[in-house]
Amino acid sequence: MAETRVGIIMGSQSDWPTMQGAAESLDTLGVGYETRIVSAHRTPDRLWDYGMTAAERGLQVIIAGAGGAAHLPGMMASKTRLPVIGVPVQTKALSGVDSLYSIVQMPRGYPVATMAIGAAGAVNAGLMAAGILALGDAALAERLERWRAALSASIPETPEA
Ligand code: RP5
Repeated sequence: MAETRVGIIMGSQSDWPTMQGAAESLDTLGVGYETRIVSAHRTPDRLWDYGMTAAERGLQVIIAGAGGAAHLPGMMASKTRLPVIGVPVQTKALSGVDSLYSIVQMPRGYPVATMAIGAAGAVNAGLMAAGILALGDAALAERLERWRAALSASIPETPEA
């Protein structure tokens, strides 16, 4: 089994159907990960502990998804030097624009690499994490290259009538 290098965290169980996309990307590329529910508002102590120990536990990238007043990615970025990739989960009230704005507008010094709203963002978060890890992992880099080439090859040149 692949060693755990990525932490996929989310504010609620209700975020999992979205965040599953990140897990699927990592599964496809053979990158080990763990999944946790860590809420900035409901479990702040859990957030604190996770951020404090993530690097020493061997994690290398954190993917954080949350919706609404989505403080989780930014708060996590304040607690760890690891790169944090934020996924704005789509909400009912404001379609995820609230999540996006909450995650993307970080103040200077604590960056969060913010993905698109919803499912595409979650899938891309997994790919982005793999791309970061591939910088120091030639075998993963090759798997990622092959995956990208296959995606490209799957796109038809002309639309079906
Ligand atoms: C956020 O509140 C979570 O990230 C989730 O997207 C949203 C709603 O959570 P639930 O009420 O479904 O638990 O903290």
